[in-house]
Amino acid sequence: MFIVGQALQKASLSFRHTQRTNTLVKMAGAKEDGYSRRIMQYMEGFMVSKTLFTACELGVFDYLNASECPLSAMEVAQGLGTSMDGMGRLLSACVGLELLTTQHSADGQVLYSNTEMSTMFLMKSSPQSLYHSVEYNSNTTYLCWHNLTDAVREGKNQYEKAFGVSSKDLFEALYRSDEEMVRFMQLMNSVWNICGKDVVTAFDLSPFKSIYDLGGCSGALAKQCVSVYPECTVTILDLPKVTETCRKHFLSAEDVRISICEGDFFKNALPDADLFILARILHDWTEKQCRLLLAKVYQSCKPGGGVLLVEALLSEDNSGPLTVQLYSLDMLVQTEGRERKGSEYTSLLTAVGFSTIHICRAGNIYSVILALKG
Ligand code: SAM
Ligand code: ASE
Repeated sequence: MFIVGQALQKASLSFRHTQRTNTLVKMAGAKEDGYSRRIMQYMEGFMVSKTLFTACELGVFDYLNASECPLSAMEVAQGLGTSMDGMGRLLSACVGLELLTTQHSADGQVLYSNTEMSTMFLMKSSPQSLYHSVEYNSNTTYLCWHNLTDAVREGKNQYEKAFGVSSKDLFEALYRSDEEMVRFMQLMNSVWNICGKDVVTAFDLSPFKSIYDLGGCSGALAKQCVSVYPECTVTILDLPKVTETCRKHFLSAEDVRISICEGDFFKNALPDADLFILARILHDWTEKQCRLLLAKVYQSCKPGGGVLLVEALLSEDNSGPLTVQLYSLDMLVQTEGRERKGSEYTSLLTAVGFSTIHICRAGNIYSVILALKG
């Protein structure tokens, strides 16, 4: 009995052992499946981007929206002048991405229409439209990223290889044609329609009456400022070609408390102001250029005045957020700068004399840093 019992016990132990080993193997298998699935996802990420780019560029979302009723792939293909087969596959991939939704007609045809997501963010005319961001990413950013390996090897932006522009001046390369400049301005404009209000309300800016937005571009942030703070005036300072386009295409007669000043923030003296805004400026430039610009800002700042930095911040241990880690690579392929940590901006600010420094991580991707001149 005893022996049999032992044998049974042994057998059951070995059974349990086998079971456990199997479970471990299975778990390891599941984990490895997870790994390989993620690598595949990363690898194929560009297919998602390109599907989005192409659907926007062909005008799929605008065409579906202009139609009274859902449309078949054939109708969309005919309307936009594409192959029926290609359009069918593109629309189907958009359904997978939840950019489109389908229903069946009485005669069994598949009919497509926009989802809430594409209606809000991908139609050209929507107030929160990201259409121009998509367009810029498709026509410019994607081509620079094509040379990411070279950018990492050389440590510099890729305009020369991607577009054949040899200018040493960053914004001469960026604005290599008027059309390209307008597209860049539209890109810059679009994000503040979505999260500009959070940026200007991160701190109470009501004590600051005269505000200069250095590199204020299309004026999107200036508009947010005057709408939240009824007593302030905002002056957009930017390069002459930009201010001209801003006046013509982005500002209207209603924007009475916004004025425009053309100039070069590196070469010209800065006007005096209560508050300087530098939104997505410092991330374009090297440490040395940042220190130079911030020193000028400090000089022109009235006592009690300050500077407001708006940037995407890396965490202090550099561990994230992934979006900002990727933006830093984006700055490598497209600018002379990088994304930085809060402490790196704080060091730059204290080095030129700013004292009280507050950081507000405003929920979304952009953080706001307010530094005061004591
Ligand atoms: N602040 C805007 C925003 O966040 O949407 C635009 C940021 S964009 C990355 C940089 C801006 O700085 C562009 O509008 C560009 O024309 C302007 N800029 C670049 N170099 C400049 C200079 N030397 N003087 C004045 N503006 C400049
Ligand atoms: C810059 C930002 C960009 C300078 C050049 C640039 C972008 C593309 N080229 O300051 C876009 C950066 N990212 C987002 C989300 O807008």
